[in-house]
Amino acid sequence: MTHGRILLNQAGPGLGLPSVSPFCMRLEAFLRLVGLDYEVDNKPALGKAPKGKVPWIDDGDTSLADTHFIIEHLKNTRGLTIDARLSAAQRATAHACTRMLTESFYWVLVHSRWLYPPSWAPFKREFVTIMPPVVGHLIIPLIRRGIRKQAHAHGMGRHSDAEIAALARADLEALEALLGDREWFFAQVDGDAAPTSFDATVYAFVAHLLVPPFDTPQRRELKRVPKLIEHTERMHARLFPELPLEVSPL
Ligand SMILES: N[C@@H](CCC(=O)N[C@@H](CS)C(=O)NCC(=O)O)C(=O)O
Repeated sequence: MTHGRILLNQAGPGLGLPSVSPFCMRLEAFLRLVGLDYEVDNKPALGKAPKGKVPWIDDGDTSLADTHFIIEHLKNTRGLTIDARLSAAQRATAHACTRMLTESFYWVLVHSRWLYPPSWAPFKREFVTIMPPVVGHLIIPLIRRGIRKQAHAHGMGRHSDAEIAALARADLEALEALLGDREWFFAQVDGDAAPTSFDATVYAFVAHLLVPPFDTPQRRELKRVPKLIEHTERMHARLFPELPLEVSPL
């Protein structure tokens, strides 16, 4: 196995964000936060994806999928110390909240764009621009049907709009409480105040609720968490200064 140039295979920009996928944004935010050089393919052939999903990376002669495994691989092979100062309890909290975002809150985002009826037309208009020309229009309804089935199998798709907003609210309030008055999650008042990989993860998922201009019940819940919004804006300004954030009123 050789390591070398990192190629990030991902879904490209859209919806006002560097990637239309929160998982891709999680990984790119991590790469930028730790300062690793990488190249990007915004239109990779999904047939080459090791697990049929984005993102995945090519690292030398190795292809690796899934943000959890990719981030662990990069930490181990590049000797990254970004999370080294976290205590065992902070690590456990970051781990649990990461799972909350990737395994549950993700489906709140899916619902916001693919399944909440008022979002569908504006989302489709945007999504078609990252699809192959002509066939994109034909494929999108099929993708939507597949996503509806996945959301049902996950369970999120069985909730009412109000229940989904209530789940989002609970997740957002938990993150706001964890952040407190600090600039970054787990920053010490008198010590090292740099963001850790958990900041990159929270940023990616919250930005995907905040920035796409869909007026959903779950997006309105963001009014309750102003400090989390400021954290998202801080992370964005630090990591993607070339793409100024445009946030429509909540
Ligand atoms: N557990 C994966 C999840 C990645 C994921 O769900 N990616 C979505 C885009 S946001 C995808 O590729 N979906 C295509 C599909 O499910 O067919 C990770 O952490 O990377």
